[in-house]
Amino acid sequence: HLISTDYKRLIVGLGMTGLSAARYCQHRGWAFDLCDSRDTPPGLDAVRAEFPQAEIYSGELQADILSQYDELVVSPGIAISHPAIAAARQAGARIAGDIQLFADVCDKPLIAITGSNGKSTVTTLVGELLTASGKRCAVGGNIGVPALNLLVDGAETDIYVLELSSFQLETTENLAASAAVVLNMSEDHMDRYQGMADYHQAKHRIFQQCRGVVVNRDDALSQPLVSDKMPRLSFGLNKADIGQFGLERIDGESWITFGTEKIIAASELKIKGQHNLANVMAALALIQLVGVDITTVLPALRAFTGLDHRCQWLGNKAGVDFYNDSKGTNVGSTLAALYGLGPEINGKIWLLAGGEGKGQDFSPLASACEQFAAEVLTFGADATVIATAVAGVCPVSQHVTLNDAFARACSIAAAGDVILLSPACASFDQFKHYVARGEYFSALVATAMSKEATL
Ligand code: UMA
Ligand code: ADP
Repeated sequence: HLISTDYKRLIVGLGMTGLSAARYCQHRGWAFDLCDSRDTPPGLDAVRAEFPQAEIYSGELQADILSQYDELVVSPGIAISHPAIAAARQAGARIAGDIQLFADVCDKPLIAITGSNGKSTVTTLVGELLTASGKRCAVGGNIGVPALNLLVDGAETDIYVLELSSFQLETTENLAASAAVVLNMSEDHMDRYQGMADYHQAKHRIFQQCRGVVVNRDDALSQPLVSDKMPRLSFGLNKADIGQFGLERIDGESWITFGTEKIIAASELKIKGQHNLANVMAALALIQLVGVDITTVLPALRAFTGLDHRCQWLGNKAGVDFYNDSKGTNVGSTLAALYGLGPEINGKIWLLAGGEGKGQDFSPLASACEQFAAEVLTFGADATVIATAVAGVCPVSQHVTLNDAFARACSIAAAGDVILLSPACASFDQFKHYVARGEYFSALVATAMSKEATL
């Protein structure tokens, strides 16, 4: 069907993904039309100019229009449960996403990474380790480079590495990854899913027709339902058995091991926290599954400094450390920050949390806040929901803006304490995205640290 000239394809969504799909189809000489559910999609005039042969529909998706197509290439920001998309499926249309189009033609090994947290860190690290091993690798997907761009840009590639979101996986049928992992599972995107079972099902589509799996022993929800004969490596924060990655204390030091073999000491890594040890093990397991000798990549592992906005240390003033964890957009990631930093410091954590909560249950934060928080300072759309979830276990204050919350934290934090932005929420109520929120926070910190400002 892919080469039939009367095959009708509609690309749904004019964001990054939709545009990458349109350029890819154009590159292959395939006809397509375009649509977007917004009345005035961003950059519409430029899209018209770039794809003059395509019909472009904008405004609420219409079942009668979508049902005329053989295939819908649906962007991740649009729920496939939308009635017009459901109607097109009913009428016989193939519902595919950009990742499915990628999988349709991918003829090189593919490492596929999903999970609730750690995807971007592990994806980036896998890319750097593969490069260090001498492979030409191309990295993309949810991390911000649409997967189809990797096929169009023409660079010679030995192996692909894709970060995949649950939304992208919903529209993927047979990824056939060489190595796939669900890093961990905790609540997220509950505004798009009926509950954890629904979200779990979407994530586990990453294992469809895969040829190797990496499993997190500490998270039952990461375990794939695949044959016992499938090549498999596991990781966990406990002692490894033969053929597993694990963590062991040897001569007073914490070591990542493979079976009984010492691989690297935690102290040699620049990225900190238990969750990052899990991320490192996952990355090592993924590359080992595709045949890389991990001993060749240890210098690159030692050099990896992690990504901005993920528990990123910004500086210290008057004994107070500042951390930007703006990418902490769900409860699981904020727990990782609290458990990662809490035991390491002399004082307590002033936790700035808030934004758009996506329907999450915030109660799992209570126990960690009780142990490690001096105060939880909430802000933004779900300030009250979070404050209610931790009330009674530690002091709480509510604020309208991040700025207000930060000012209060600075006025009372003492030497040895940490001021941590780890919102457990999306940023869209007050910021363009998590990067804008992280940059705003970093600027507040820079001001507080610079001049005569006293803490
Ligand atoms: N939109 C409409 N109508 C449309 C099309 C889009 O209202 O017809 C809205 C969506 O609801 C959304 C926004 O426009 O608010 C963007 O949607 P999109 O599907 O066009 O998104 P892209 O620009 O293509 O970016 C997507 C991913 N975004 C989402 O899944 C929402 C990007 O991940 C990803 O980097 C990019 O594809 C390349 O693969 C971002 C993200 O927030 C970083 N991902 C979520 C996460 O990580 O938690 C899943
Ligand atoms: P993702 O791409 O899945 O959002 P990132 O690597 O960007 O993952 O990290 C997002 C947030 O999750 C950050 O706050 C980071 O500190 C935290 N995090 C990273 N790895 C893990 C992990 N393995 N478990 C829990 N939280 C994590």
